[in-house]
Order: sequence, then structure tokens, then C-alpha cells
Amino acid sequence: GQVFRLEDYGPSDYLIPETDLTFQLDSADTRVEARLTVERRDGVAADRPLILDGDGLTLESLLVNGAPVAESDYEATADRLVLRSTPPAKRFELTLVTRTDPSANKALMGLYVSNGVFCTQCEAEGFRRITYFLDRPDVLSVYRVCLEADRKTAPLLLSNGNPTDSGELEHGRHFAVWHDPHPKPSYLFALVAGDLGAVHDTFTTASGRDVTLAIYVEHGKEARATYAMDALKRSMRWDEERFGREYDLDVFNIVAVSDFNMGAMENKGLNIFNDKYVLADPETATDMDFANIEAIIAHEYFHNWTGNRITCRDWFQLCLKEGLTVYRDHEFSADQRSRAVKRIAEVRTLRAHQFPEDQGPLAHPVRPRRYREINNFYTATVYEKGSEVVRMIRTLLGADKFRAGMDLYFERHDGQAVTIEDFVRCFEEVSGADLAQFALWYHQAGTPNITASGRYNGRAREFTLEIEQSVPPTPSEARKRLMHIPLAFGLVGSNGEDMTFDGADGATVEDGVIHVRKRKHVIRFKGIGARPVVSLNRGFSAPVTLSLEASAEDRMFLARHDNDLFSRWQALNTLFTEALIEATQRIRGGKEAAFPDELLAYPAEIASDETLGAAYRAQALTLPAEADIAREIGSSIDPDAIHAAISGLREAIGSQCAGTFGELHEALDSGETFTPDAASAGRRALRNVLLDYLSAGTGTPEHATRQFETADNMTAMAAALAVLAHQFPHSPQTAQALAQFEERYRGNPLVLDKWFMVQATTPGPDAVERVRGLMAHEAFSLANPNRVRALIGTFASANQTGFHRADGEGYRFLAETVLAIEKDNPQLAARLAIAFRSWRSLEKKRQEHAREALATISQAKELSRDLRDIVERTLA
Ligand code: DPP
Ligand code: ZN
Repeated sequence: GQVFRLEDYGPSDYLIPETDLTFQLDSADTRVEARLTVERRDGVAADRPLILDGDGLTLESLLVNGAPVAESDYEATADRLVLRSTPPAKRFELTLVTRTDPSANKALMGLYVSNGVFCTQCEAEGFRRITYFLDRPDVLSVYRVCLEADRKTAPLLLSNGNPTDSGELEHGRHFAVWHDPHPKPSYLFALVAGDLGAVHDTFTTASGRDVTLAIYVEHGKEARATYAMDALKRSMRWDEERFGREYDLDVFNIVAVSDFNMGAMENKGLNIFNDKYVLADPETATDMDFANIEAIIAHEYFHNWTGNRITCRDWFQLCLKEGLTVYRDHEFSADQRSRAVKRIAEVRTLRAHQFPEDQGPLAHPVRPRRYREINNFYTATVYEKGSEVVRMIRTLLGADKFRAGMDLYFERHDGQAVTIEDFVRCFEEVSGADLAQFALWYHQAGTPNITASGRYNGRAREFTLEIEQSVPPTPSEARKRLMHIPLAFGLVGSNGEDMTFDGADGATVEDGVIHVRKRKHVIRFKGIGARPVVSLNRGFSAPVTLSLEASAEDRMFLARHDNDLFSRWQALNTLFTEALIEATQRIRGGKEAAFPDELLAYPAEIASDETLGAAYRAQALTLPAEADIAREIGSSIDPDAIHAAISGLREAIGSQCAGTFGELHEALDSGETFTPDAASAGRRALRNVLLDYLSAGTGTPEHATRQFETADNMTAMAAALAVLAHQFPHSPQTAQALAQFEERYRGNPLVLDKWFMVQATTPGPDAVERVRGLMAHEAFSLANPNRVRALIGTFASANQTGFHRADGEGYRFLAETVLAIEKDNPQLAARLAIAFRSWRSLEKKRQEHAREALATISQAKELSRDLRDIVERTLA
């Protein structure tokens, strides 16, 4: 397939300053008339062809300045429209008519129908499935859109910008006109037409502009959209206060649809959402769902400035908008909730999704230099690592200069399509800092490793810290350059306070941050009166793997006393991880797992430590996941041994701490009315972690059955169901709870997804058959991305013992399912296939089975670009 390269970028010969679209909407045959004002760039000759992108289009008619074009003067294929030469005047008008069948569009890119509602998804290259266009983000256009549809089935007609006109047409049809004054790239175009219910509200911006807000959902589900509306208003206020960014149109609309490939889409003034990230109430949504809705509503809203007002020059710059906007939504959530808890959750996510990507065959820089299919670059690296890079800029510059750099970025580049270089330059200019070495974070793939060790010299009153960096090779980047890595740190004294020192040499040490820039630094801290315990990479200031030489006593000391809450969690998590790796090796060697006594006793201490918030205690008590241990072990992985080790530790802690955990689990059942705020959610989270331990410790489903039966909210109910299904898969109580849940939520697909997920993640070799069986369930459909992700995606990404079944059946199942999905929805199929990416780190037999399954995919006929790209890179 064709490879697109960053170095080949050049501006287009033509621009399209104005776009006027008329849609005659019909579910099987929609007519699209596009009137484009085209402008030749200065210095470009009129005989340069105008080449517009298309994808599966048929051209019905073409006019230039109102006159037909001779057949010899143009060529129209499904994939492009070439006008061999253009009129002598610099500006001219192109009118083209295309037709499309939205109901046949199962790829969910371009214009399609979801549950009877017309909607669009144009990022990255979906607009070219609607009409021929310069479908690239550096071509900005002012849109006027006229929608015509049947009034009965589509009373609601929405597009970007502000509404300017509407009225009746013949034959029961009507129309609406929308005008978006802000020039935008085609990927931000959107329309919605259908019959939907709504929640309405208003927002007054800091400068006094009144904005009409609406969230549209299926009729009858309006009450479940009120939390999203609340999150939207909080987001709008927060962006004003924190970044000085105001909303810029008279209306802001959000529409929830049930078939959507992504989480949501930030189309200008008309965000389209996967309904999973809009709909919530206590009975049907977990606290995690509420938190996700808050974060994604914020994320898409924040794109209005970081993405829409300032957009990307080309798709290589995707992280310019995504990494930055993730950083902004992380900060928003941290301000709304507990900052430390939020940070721990972010780091867990980064390690679970981005680290394996960075350490495997699909590794790529935050700003890639080449791609074959851009859809495959909406990755954890672009998003999550991209956010970490912005966070590091904030760490390097400090809050004030960071804000000044953002202000300059908004002021200088508003209305432009820009690059990462433009972004970084703003921070260099306001601070005077040289960010050249730092910018490698954007350009070089791979997770840097830091190794560190310290020694104390009492006579010299000196503490010496040796730090070394290395960046492992990644595909097509064998040799790496040295990075600039900001490590926040503290030297913790025996009283738990950070010690002061009289200077340090061997590296720049400023404001609690060590700047690692060379391969190796030997840093001497002077005037240290007693041996400190070093706390390194506080707050996860840099996205690196860290091996810090330290005794278990020192780690436990930090777990108890570090004044950085993230680092306390990290210290305990490292202790759990080390114990689990050792237990895994013992199990593989045919021995029993054994765990240090202190690790079994400490959980009771932390669970009842009232100085810590409940949400934090829940995080501290949550053991590393199976995939975390697999990643730490790194090679020749046996998922069954890891599973046994974690189950063993859970059971050992559960029985050792049974008394404390039992009392606390009881006490946390306060009977209070449900509110989705962080403090109440934290109490529920802690209660659910305790339930998991208690059940493992007693070895009976009683606690979970009681919690399931008495639950008055989905958070408690879903957690109880998971404990039953995962720990007691064959007990009658589990069968009964599953049946009850299914019966109760039969009519609610989003809730039934939780039922699919719980069964998809039930460990053990019979998971493959269970998942196969569930695919035949009446509520399941291969055509709906949420269903597919709940059942197939969860199985492949979160069921280590099921997916990695020793005989390879899990791999064969995934290969076959991916190929079935691919026929309709290549993007979704490619996303699922990513589950294979760490295949080379498995033990030999599983590697062989995985390779065979991948080969089955790569040998299939007429493979889509999306899937071929993933599979070939994974096998390379
Ligand atoms: N909808 C995706 C996001 O907001 C892509 N822009 O991240
Ligand atoms: Zn985004």
C-alpha cells in the first residue's frame, strides 16, 4: 500500500475558502450538491490540475462557473476528481452533485444512518465519502449547509455553526440552513437529521455571550443526559478560568448516537457522541461511566480551541490537538476530583495501553513520520504519551510560563493549521528555554528506561545518586538519541519530611526536578546529615520505566511516608509487582507462591487510614493487573502462572485482613442516596475493592451475592457481578445473578454491555466458548461497535488466560472474528487486531499459535488497508 511521509508535505495548489452544501436526505439515496469557491494559490499556473479527493463516489454532474465541463477536461473516478485545468481568474466556482446511500454505509465513516438517525463522522478522511473535496486539514473553509428531509422522520436538522433559516417544502419535507463563520477543515464538518429528544440549557460566557446548549438523545432517555449537560457547563467555565478560552458560537449541540467507531467527535458546534459517553443515571451507569462522560464531554468541548480554532497542518501533527486536549481534560478531571487519584488512574492507563505499544511492533513517535492508514494512528502514543509530553513542558517551565506559552499559541495561531514545531516554539519564546533536546519526545519512539541507585557517605555528609538513561530500539529506529528527562524527586528523611541540601552537582537540579540529559549522571547532594530514602519520578513527572535500586524496607517506608501521594502509591505498587513476579517464577517452577508478611498485613493498615481519601485507598489496594505483571516480566510470558500468582496474593491478603475489611465493607454501606460526586464514588470504589478481597479470602460467594441483591446503584451491582463471575464462575449464585441481570436489563443495550464484559473477562480456558456462545445472543451484533468492543474487544484485551489459551484457540477465534467484522467496518476490525501486538513476548508455543493466527489474517483476500497495515506491522 501507499506510504504517506511527513517530508513529502507541501501546501495544496488550490484552496476552498467557501463551501456551500445542500443535502437532500434520503436513507437509501441522498443527493449532495456542493458549490465550492475555489481559489488558486499565488504563483500557481492555471494549467495545474485541480485534484479533489473522493472515496467510493459517483459524480452526477459538474459545472465550472455555472457551465458544463467538456469530458476531455476532467476525469472522475470513485477516488478522485481531476480537473485538468482551471479558469484564468484566480477565483472560480465549482458545482458538483454526488449521490450516496447512507443506509448501506456500515463502515460508519462519512454519512450514515444509526437507529434511524442520519449522522456523520468525517475525521480523519470521511468527508471524501460525501463529496469530492480537498480533504486535508490545512484547507479551511467557511461552510453554509442546507439540509432537506422528511419532516416526520427527521424533525431535527442540525449542522455546524449557527442556524440561519428554516421552513417547509413540498411533499411533507422541510429544510434548515446552518452557517459556520469559523473557517474549518472538512474533518470537522457534521450533520444530524432525525427524530430525537433533548435536554436544553444555557450558558453565559465570561464576556456575556449567551449560548444555547442542547443534548439530543433517543426519546425517553432525556433524563439520562442531565449529567452530561452538567459536565458540559463545568467544562465551559473551567476553560475560561484555567486557559482564558471562551466559546464562540450562539449554540452548542451534542448528539448521542448508538453506532459510533470512536468515543466522540469534536465537530465545530455539533459534537457527535457515542451514546455510551452521554447516557448515565445511578441505576444504569457506574461511577466509572460518570467519570468517563465528564472527561469526554470536556475533551470534545476543549477541542473547540485546541483542534478547531487552531488545527493540524497535516495528519502527522495529530498529537498537536489530541495530546494537548487529553492534557487539558486530565487537568479538568483532576480539578473536579482528587488530583492524586486521577494521576494514578492516568498512569495505570498509560502503562496498560501506551507502554506495550511503545515496546512492541506498533511503536511510533508521538508525531509519526509515516503512515499507510491514518485511522491506525489514533493511538495511546498520540493521545496519552502526547499528553505526558505537554505535562512535561509544564514541569520544565512552571505554571506561569506554561500559561504564557499557551496564551501565545492561541494568539499567534488562531485560525491556522500548524505543526508541533509551531507549538513548541511558543514555549521556547516565552521562557527562553532551549527545547531542542526535549522535542525528541515528539520525534523518537520508545519508552526510555531509567536506572538509578544511591549511596550515602556520612563522613562527607553527601548523598550520591547515579542515574542512567537508555532508549531501546524500536521498528525503523535502531539508534536512539539521548533524551531530556525531567525527574521530580525528593530525599526523604527518617521523619518523612524532604531533606534540604546545600547544592548538588552532576546535573541541573532545580525546583525539585533533576534534569537528565546525558547518558549518565552522578549527582552529589551536599550537606546531608543522615541517610535519605530517595523518591524518584514523583507524580510520574516523566513517562519512563524506572528501576531504582532500593530495599523492600525503603519502599515500604516511602509507601507510608512519602509526601507525594502518587509516589506512596507507586512504592506500594512496586512492592506488589516484585512479589508477584517472584510468585510467578515459583509457580512456573512447580513451587507454591509465598508472599512477605508485611505485604499481607499492610493492606489492613492502609484500608482504615482515615487521613487518606477512600478513592485513594481503593487505588492503593488494587493489585497490579495480569497484563501489568506480563509487561514487567517482558519475555517468555505464561499468563496462567501470572493469573495464579495474583489470585494467590488476593486470597492471602483477603484472609489476613478479613476482620478489618469485613467491618469496613459493612460500614461503607451507609444507605445514603446516590450522588455521582468524587467523594461518594470513592467510598463505593473502596467498598468494591474490599468485596473482591473478602470473597477471595473466604472463598465463598456470600458477600458478593448479598451486595448484588441489595445494590441500589450500578456501581455496587456491576462490581458484585464481576466478583461472582470471576471468582466463582461455576457457583449457582453466579448463574442466578447473571440471569437476573440479563432479565432486568434486556432492553438496555449499554447496560447489557456490562453483562457481556463481565463474561468476556471471566478467566480460564472456557472463555473462548463462552464468548462464541454469547455472539449468538439476541442483543449482540457484529455491526455495532459498542457490542463488539464489550464482548470481543474485552475478551482479547482484558482476559489474559482466556485469550492466551495455551492451545491457541483464543487467537484463532479473534482472527476469524476480525475478518468477519472487517467486511463491514475495517476501522473497528483493525482496532481489535491490536490485541496481538505483544505476541513476541509470550512463551514459545503461544508465540507460534499467535503467528499462525496473524498469518491467517494477512493471507485473507481483499484485506482492507486498515487491517493489512496493522497485521503486517505486527508480523514484521
Ligand atoms: N473524536 C476523537 C477525539 O476527540 C478524534 N478527534 O479524540
Ligand atoms: Zn480528541
